[in-house]
Amino acid sequence: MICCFGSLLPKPAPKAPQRVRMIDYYSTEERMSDTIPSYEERMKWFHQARFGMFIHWGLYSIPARGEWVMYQEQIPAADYAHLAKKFNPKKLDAASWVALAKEAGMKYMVLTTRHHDGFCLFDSQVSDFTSVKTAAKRDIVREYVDAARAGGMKVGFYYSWLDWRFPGYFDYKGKPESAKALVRQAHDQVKELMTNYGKIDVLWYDGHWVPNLEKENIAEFWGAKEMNAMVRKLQPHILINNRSGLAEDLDTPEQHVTASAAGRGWESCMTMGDSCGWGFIANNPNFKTVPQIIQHLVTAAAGEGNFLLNCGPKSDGTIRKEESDRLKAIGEWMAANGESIYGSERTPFRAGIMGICTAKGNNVYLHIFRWPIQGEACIPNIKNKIKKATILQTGQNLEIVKASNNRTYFRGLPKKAPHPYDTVIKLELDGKPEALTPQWGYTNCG
Ligand code: FHN
Repeated sequence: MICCFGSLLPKPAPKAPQRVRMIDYYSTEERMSDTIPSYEERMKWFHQARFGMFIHWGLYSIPARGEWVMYQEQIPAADYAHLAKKFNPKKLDAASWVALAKEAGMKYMVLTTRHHDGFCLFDSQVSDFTSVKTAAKRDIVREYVDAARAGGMKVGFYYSWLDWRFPGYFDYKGKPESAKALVRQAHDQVKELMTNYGKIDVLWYDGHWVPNLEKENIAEFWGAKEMNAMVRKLQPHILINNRSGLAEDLDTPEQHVTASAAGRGWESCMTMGDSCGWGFIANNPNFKTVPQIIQHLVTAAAGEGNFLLNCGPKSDGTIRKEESDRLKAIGEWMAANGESIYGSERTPFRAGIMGICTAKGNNVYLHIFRWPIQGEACIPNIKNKIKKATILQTGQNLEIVKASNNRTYFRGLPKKAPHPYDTVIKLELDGKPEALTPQWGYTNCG
């Protein structure tokens, strides 16, 4: 018989999540700097930039089976560490990375300063597992920062909280000292990165998840609040992503393009290869096509978000042809159409199967991925007066024809699309884009 009295007894108060503090060494004056610019001010360059280069590079480029190889093959840290003796990238030229990013139309870069395997590409004083103290004998982060700045690029650092070399990461209850040492490493190394490399524009945290720890405890476990206060004190202009257990400045949809609510910064990050890995993978047969990548970039821009496209350099430091060719092709398109991406805003207009619209001020950009065969393109429910309609790439003027049911047609399209992947029609309006309510609307559908 099931006792039913239990339902009459006062319910025990829900168990407060167990506080899991791993760091207490901040002095009380470690506080938010009072000179931090507003969110809108800090986000200005990011909204203008729209397009950046992600770089995943480290020891894992030697086995060339992706950046998770140490974990996936359960390689003991001592065995994995031997890779550092072989990591001596003679062909590394950070300026060539920057040149390729610029050619692609990218405006910022984010480099893995340390990934989950624990190997630092920077001169950390709290670790011997660095590119300065092993075979390479180079501060690769320094070379990256100097080249990026010389190339006019904004500088981002990726940093992984977790480090598989610490047993306490996998068992923080059973090995608390190791877990505390891991958290301490993170705080010390981020302080090094925020102190020793000049003005940093983006701090791209990753690896914040902890086995057997509730999501709501993650920020507390890592001491994220104190860490981010320290970061902002050292780098008042910086943008911090949402991977410290706290929302901070940027959402980071990964391998998909999903817009955040208006007013919230976001950035979709994506590999050029299929989603199996971000570090170099030899003989990977699957790469996204250039039209697919351009559509992801445009979709992000249409949602007032950024697109961080990844490269995984080979162990010699060079970027593989499958990635460099794609970047160059995207750059050709951006050279003629970047106006429709940089500083883009959302629009209320829908372009149906043809493509998607971005906006900027009083201009709307119709991105046509699928070229119509009847020489005309239609956008319904434009409330504004359209002063001019031109093909951005060629400057060709188009005829503007109003039709019933709030339809507007743009006629005179050439038979062959000026660009095979995305031809942009620029609409110059009499004001900020405004839409009419559709004559037929899908609302409150089951
Ligand atoms: O585990 C990492 C992965 O290796 C890669 O760095 C991506 C890129 O954002 N982030 C994590 C997976 O979500």
